[in-house]
Amino acid sequence: MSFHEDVRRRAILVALAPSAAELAETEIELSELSRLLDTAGGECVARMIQVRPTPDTATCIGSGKLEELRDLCKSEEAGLVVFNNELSPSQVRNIEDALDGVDVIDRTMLILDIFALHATSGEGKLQVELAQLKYTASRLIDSGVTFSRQEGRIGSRGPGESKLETNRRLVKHRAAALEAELRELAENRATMRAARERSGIPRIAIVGYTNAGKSTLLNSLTEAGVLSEDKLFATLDPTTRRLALPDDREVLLTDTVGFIRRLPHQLIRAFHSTLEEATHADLLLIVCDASDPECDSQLAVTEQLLCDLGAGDLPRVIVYNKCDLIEGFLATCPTAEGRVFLSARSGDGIPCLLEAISASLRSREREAELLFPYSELGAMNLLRGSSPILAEPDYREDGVLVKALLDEKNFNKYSRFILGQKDND
Ligand SMILES: Nc1nc2c(ncn2[C@@H]2O[C@H](COP(=O)(O)OP(=O)(O)OP(=O)(O)O)[C@@H](O)[C@H]2O)c(=O)[nH]1
Ligand SMILES: [Mg+2]
Repeated sequence: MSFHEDVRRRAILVALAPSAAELAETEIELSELSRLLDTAGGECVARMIQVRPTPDTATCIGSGKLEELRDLCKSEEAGLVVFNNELSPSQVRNIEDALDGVDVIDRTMLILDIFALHATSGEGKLQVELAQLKYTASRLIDSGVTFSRQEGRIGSRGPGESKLETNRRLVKHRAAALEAELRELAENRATMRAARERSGIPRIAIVGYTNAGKSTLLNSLTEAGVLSEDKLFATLDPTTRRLALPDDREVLLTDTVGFIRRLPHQLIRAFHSTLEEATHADLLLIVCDASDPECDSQLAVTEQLLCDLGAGDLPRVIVYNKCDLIEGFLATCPTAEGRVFLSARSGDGIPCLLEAISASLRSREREAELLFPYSELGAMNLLRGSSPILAEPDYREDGVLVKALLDEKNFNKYSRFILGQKDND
């Protein structure tokens, strides 16, 4: 059954709130879970929250609640229950036993399902399979269930592949083979990245919470034609495009996989080389959905994940997107430092973003005069493609004199041609 199939699985969402004070927060998490379910092709028909300081070791929710859940599944004709909390294999088994015939999954499994549905590239598929093996497969083997998930519909796990798939030793071998293949792809990625770095062109990564509008922004800036959808995790593979800024310089823009709170760490590990694209940038565009009441907390999650990936200190511009949905939004250039308000969909505010990018790059550049001997015109052309040139080149007897703004990378790269420099304030 495919993701676009008309019949949507009727599902009930269940969450624990550690205390009554945390009910509102839990409601928000359930709304996000409901969007995840929708993206995976399911339909939320009911929600259930139990206030409980700690999960029941056997069944997560208490026995009374479990009975209530069984009745609710019957009356709502639900075939799937999704828990917001992470479940152990034995909890899955116990709850399934109590609910007779209803599939039970947790939030991590649901996210893994979405990644499986959305993976298109070879690398994406390998990454998803590895993450699934690391989470779902090992858990289900522990609970003695046979399953097939990569192609299956959400929450179903059978009849599936041959029994061999359930063999722990084979799973281990498969994981090792996937890891080896992924290592090779990661090396290719590193080689490509090194080539981009040698070109001296500034690299900009578009990062942010899932569904914030990263791909739409890349498209609106470069006509990249990247799929943008009102679905979570529409993008799994990084796409890089060139963009010419108004000051005539070129930059490389990369669209990346979105973040979410509690991103399963199996996925972070499996997608490390993809996520790493962000950490090698000269500038981050952190995109958020300004029209979402959860905008601030989504930004905080993004910041935390960037820190975890080692990209916490990179220069950034924060892009408050979807401003067309905010009443009274004016497409002026607000001067709030490092923040731009825009609509990637309508294009309002895009010129401000281009200016902010230029300004951020310029703030880390120094003005320098360089003299290229006539035997080194190749190097001069390379520089002209990657740094802003401040005056027409002067063709002198001893070579071509160029006045340019150099960032640290190009400053080191072209140091042997530099005649004089001036600090840029
Ligand atoms: N109203 C409005 N909608 C927008 C804007 N930008 C993006 N969207 C919509 O938001 C949804 C998500 O956009 P994407 O560009 O796919 O978001 P993304 O950040 O790439 O999402 P993932 O790849 O899933 O992480 C789509 O339905 C877009 O049409 C905007 O400026 N205004
Ligand atoms: Mg995207």
